[in-house]
Amino acid sequence: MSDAPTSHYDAIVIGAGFGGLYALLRLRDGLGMSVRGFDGAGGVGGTWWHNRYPGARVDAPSAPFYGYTFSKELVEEWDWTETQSSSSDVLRYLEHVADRFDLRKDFEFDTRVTGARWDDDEQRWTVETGRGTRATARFVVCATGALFVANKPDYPGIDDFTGPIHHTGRWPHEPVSFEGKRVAVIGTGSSGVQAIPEIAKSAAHVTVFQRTAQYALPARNRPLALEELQAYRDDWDDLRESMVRRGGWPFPTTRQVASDHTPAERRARYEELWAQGGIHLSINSYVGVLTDEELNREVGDFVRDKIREIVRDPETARKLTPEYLFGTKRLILDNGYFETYNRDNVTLVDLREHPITSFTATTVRTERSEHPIDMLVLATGFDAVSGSMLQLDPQGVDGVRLSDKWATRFYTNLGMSIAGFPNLFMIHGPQSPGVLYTMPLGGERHVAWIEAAIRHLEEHGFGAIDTTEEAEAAWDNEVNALANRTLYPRTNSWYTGANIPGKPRQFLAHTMGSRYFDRIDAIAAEGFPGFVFTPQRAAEHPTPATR
Ligand code: N01
Repeated sequence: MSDAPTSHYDAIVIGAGFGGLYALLRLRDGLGMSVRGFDGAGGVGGTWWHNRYPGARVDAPSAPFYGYTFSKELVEEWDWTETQSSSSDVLRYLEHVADRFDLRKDFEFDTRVTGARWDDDEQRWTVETGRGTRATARFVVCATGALFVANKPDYPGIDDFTGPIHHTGRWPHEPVSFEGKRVAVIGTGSSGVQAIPEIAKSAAHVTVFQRTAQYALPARNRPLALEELQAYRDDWDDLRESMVRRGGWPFPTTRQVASDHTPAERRARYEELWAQGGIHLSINSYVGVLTDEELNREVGDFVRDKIREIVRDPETARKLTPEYLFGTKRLILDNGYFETYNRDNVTLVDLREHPITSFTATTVRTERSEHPIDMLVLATGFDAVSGSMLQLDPQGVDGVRLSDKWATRFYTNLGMSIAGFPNLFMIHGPQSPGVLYTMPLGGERHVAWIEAAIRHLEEHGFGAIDTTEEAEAAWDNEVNALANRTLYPRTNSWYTGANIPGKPRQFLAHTMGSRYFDRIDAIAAEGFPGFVFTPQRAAEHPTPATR
């Protein structure tokens, strides 16, 4: 720790992605607080700062719904150009937001928060940064990202490989050329499925190492005509209301019951939704795709048939055909993924049949074969949802570390608050809808709740808000019970923590987004039952650095 003086603020926001930018805006302009934001990245963007791999796009129906909804002017003035926004478009949008609302001046970039400690007497947090600086604040908002901590496999010899290694979630900012290169890609989740077709366009050869065959639905990305965008704008108030009422998207989900249709009629419907593209096959085919195993298998069979239709080599098609329950890993929207395997310069290695045994300076070896490569792309995902909070590892009341509290299970109340960590709020924390909801809108609604909690505290002269272990246990039961009504927990995925060796196994998201957000709004309106408020202790707080 340097001798640099400690700066004092009312609130600290960690992370400059969608959630963090909006938190800073509301705490600063809505509550009139002095707020400091920190991000280890060199600029705004959060996940979009880091995920710049070729083909990176929003993996959901996007423009204009994957964006902020709080400002109609913003909706009016930003021209989204494609139906499935690219990572560079989303990043440009966030840079525009940061400028428009003058947010950059209150962020310190290239400054990772390395620790945070609560002082119960002072009712303040002290955070330390990787630059050796220190700051205190009454409140800390952790907008640290649900998909931030990269999962890097530790295959024997991987560090001996002498060529470049790029993780999709930490993609370099300088251009990466695949021209004439033999590229190995490990991982076929959303990132791999998006990147592989793009890499194959210019690489000499791409060898894909697949552990689990995946469902991917055609994104049918296309330019978004200005007239179409204008129609959304004209209808914006109603659309936003629909997003709030439904699961974060304005699209109605189907009420059709599968048994009302014959198998042939159902097949025709699947065909129609496949042609339409996006997530419609999942949300608009029939009620219960993610709860009714028989229906789920039928939809899965339909996609399996599609894969066999698209991929010409039957052996490759067999390896690419997923077996797990449809939609129970994150559904992927692709742009020509399965078609890519018809190219001469793409080979698929099924790791279930031929696991990787080691790397050398220039090759990757499986039990059966050795592949000379010039570049390694790791599309191996993240220590999702809990990883970024554990990397921060704050110390709460009595110095208890979050890593100890969460050693065997991730307990939270509402996915926003952790007992023993007063005045600390998470955006998209474990057990909130997070990735199962529209993240920008979900972040706005979390920030609204945090703002209401802080207002409540100020109005009543309280110094701290905490939650209880009883409230956490009840929340855990609820989140678990909801997940168990679905087929999700039946599949190993990053939703369940199964992708990280040794990680506690628990379903990490609240599965009912709109019900969840109605509930947290009601909790705020009712005076925050399940939360404990402590009177202000410190006679006088240090003067904030800026106001
Ligand atoms: O990561 P993943 P991702 N050896 O965990 C495999 C979001 N996202 O970066 O399935 C070999 O889904 C692993 O295999 P398996 C989106 O929500 C958003 O692709 O565990 N393979 C899997 O195939 C998404 O769901 C956008 O058996 C290994 C792959 O690597 C989430 O990010 C865009 C391995 C990892 O897939 C994560 O997607 C892209 C090993 N040791 C992604 N370890 C947006 O638009 C892992 N794998 C916002």
